[in-house]
Amino acid sequence: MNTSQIVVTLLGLILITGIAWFFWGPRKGGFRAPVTSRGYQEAMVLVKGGYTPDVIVVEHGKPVRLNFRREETASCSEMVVLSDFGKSAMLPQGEIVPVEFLPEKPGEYEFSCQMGMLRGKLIVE
Ligand SMILES: [Cu+2]
Repeated sequence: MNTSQIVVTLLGLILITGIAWFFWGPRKGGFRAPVTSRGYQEAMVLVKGGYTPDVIVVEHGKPVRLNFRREETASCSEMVVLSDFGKSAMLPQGEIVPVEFLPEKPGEYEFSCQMGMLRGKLIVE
């Protein structure tokens, strides 16, 4: 191999590694819900082909309010289910629907549409 072939091969490897990391690498962070004046840890969640943000970080022992706003007509997302907290809500298009609960124990909890196709995660610290 000459120098340019080596360079191209290396660049290719770097690119492949980068793509693999992007799709399968660990996802850090997530949106940390700030405490509002009403004493809730609040986050807006956009529902459109998925949940944005799809990872929400809160502290345990403090009430949480997730304000879901659905901006699509696809029936898939018309309901959100937080099974670990015994909560679910219909999400009419364009309306802000608050869902409140108290996360008592640290851990990771999923929320999803009723068929489990759209998923989000709540990290309770
Ligand atoms: Cu669905």
